[in-house]
Amino acid sequence: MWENIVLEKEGNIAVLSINRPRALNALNTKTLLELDEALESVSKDGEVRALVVTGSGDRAFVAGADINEMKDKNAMEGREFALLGQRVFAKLQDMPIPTIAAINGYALGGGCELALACDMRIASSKAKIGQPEVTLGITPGFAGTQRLARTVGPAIAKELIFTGAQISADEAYRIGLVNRVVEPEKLMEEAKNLALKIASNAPIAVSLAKQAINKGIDVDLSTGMAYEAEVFGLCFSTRDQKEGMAAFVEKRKAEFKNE
Ligand code: CO8
Repeated sequence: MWENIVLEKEGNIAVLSINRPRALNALNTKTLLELDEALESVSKDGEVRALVVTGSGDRAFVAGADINEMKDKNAMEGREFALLGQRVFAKLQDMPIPTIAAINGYALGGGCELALACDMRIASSKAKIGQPEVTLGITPGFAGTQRLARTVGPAIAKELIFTGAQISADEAYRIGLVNRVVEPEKLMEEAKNLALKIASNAPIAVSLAKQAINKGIDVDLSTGMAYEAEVFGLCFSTRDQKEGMAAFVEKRKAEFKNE
């Protein structure tokens, strides 16, 4: 269906791979447009409750935006390219289900930005992560200046972006850029297990909790808390809230139906 994206469903989780291994999964326009379509199809699929995003092959998650495609762009075309990537990554961030980046190798530039648009990040111990844009004469353009600073704080984000340094998975863990580091052969199992654990919980509650956290990052505390009270109230209009609490009282496992 797509040339540069592979989407596989496994029960109620899905795995999306950026699939240009010969270019270390670099993001060109075609790949971004295909990613947009693939995310749309996952969002509309009522069965998928968590998504793992990774890179094909054993070398790279994504080694950045495609430098061959970018090298001759003028200012207007550069801006258009940044806006395309930002729009697609915003769609990823706003997915109604939780998303997990399984960082299997290089996550540089647009690759780091792709991982940052996911809700959680698990890195292989072999991963190398960084924002090398200034070494190429550009700034990050797929929201790296914004999401990296919000994730690790402005001082660490500035050091990473100003130096263009590639950091190890352990260093990424130390600064809070990734949730955990695992051996390469365990990466997909770990990411899928996390996805399955999330998928076993009440999907509407998980989705609303995600929305509340994302909204809260961009607003003041009292606005965020007001939003939390709204989504908390909404949960009580779901069948899954009745089921979850009935199962607790009856000392049995809840059977959530996403209703
Ligand atoms: N774009 C295009 N092709 C790439 C990219 C890339 N980002 N990264 C790797 N490739 C290609 C190489 O050209 C090479 O192709 P070929 O075999 O045809 O020569 C193939 O992948 C393998 O790469 P290498 O031979 O270089 O492999 P090495 O093991 O020697 O090195 C590295 C691996 C260190 C990852 C190296 O490939 C590298 O430094 N890549 C570029 C990393 C980078 O700078 N990424 C940031 C790009 S800029 C960006 O992402 C900005 C995002 C926002 C854009 C805003 C819009 C304007």
